[in-house]
Amino acid sequence: MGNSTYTPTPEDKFTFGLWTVGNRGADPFGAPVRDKIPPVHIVRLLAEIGAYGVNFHDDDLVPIDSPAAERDRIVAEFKQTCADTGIKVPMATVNLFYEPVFRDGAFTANDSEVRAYALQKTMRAMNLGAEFGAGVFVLWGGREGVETDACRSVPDAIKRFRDSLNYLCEYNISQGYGYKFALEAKPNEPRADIYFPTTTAYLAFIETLEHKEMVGVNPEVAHEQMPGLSMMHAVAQAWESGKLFHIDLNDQYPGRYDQDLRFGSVSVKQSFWLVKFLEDVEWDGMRHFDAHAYRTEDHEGVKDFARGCMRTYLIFKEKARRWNESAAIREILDEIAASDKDAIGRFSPDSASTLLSRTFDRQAIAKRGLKYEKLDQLTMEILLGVD
Ligand code: GLT
Ligand code: MN
Ligand code: MN
Repeated sequence: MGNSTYTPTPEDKFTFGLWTVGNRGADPFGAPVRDKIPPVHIVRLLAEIGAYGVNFHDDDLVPIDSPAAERDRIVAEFKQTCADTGIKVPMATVNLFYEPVFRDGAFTANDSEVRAYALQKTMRAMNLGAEFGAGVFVLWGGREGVETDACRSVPDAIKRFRDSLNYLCEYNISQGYGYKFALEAKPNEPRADIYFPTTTAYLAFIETLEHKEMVGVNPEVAHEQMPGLSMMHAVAQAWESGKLFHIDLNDQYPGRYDQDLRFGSVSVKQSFWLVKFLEDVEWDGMRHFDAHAYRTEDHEGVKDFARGCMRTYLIFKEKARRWNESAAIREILDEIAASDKDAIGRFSPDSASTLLSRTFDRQAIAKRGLKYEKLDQLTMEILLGVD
């Protein structure tokens, strides 16, 4: 692992959540296996391994029932450590899933008192993030869902979620925070069904908001791959509609629980296409890792995990450069481009009648081999390191 080309620097814009490197390895069947790492130690660890920033939920940084003086002490100490190490806080979020009060959801809960508390908790988390200059506010509605559809109508849930988002956008404006909200989808877990199960479901919902320009998405690899979807396609659609505000990089075996594995550790080819997409479009956001170390790891293993996420990203970035510079690949791409010669253009009665009377030799068109096998093999050889 000695190649310095793959050594991360803050310019690479790699970020981690406090909850990622701080993950203690608990799962539904087992107790924590690692000691709690105090937030300021996590900041130092991230600086040591070459990350750019750290992100947090309100409760990750300030334990939920902290008295005001304790909150201020924690915030001041964290700020000082960020300043000392140069670690930034580009994103903040709110925990609306852990506390029992959210067992029936937060913004979509049937009890209006729960919905009001969820809004209050979110506004306070926005205040906290703003103290650190965070520009993106992620909302993952982990409890916004059901085990039984007997309890609530889906349109009611959607309407409540919309009302909350509209409220928070107004709060953002009134405080002059300038946050961009990034909605994070997940199909299930911890609820049997979570509303807005995919990134693309959120993209449709955002269009119905009063301040839709303020709201985008935070796609996560694991959450798209759980139901077997393509993360890169979700990211590309979000980017194409100007809605890619943040990204959660990790990995996942399809069809299983949310694994949050080290980036690139399972889906080599899909991860490559994802990195290639982000780099080709020169996406200017953070490369955030929402993953955690295996339960087998100690503190050193956590560093191995975090370094591995970044190193793999940089390796894929280098592979993408090789792909773009490959003469053999270029030749096939030129042939693909040459087959795209005359666009139909916009509708007009004239163009429609021309098109209606045009003759197509569909057998001849379908005879030409498209060379995608060769193109994919060339891709694989780059990935496998023989080219
Ligand atoms: C939680 C979840 C993640 C979200 C985090 C932000 S919290 O760890 O599993 O996918 O991105 O709320
Ligand atoms: Mn996530
Ligand atoms: Mn996840």
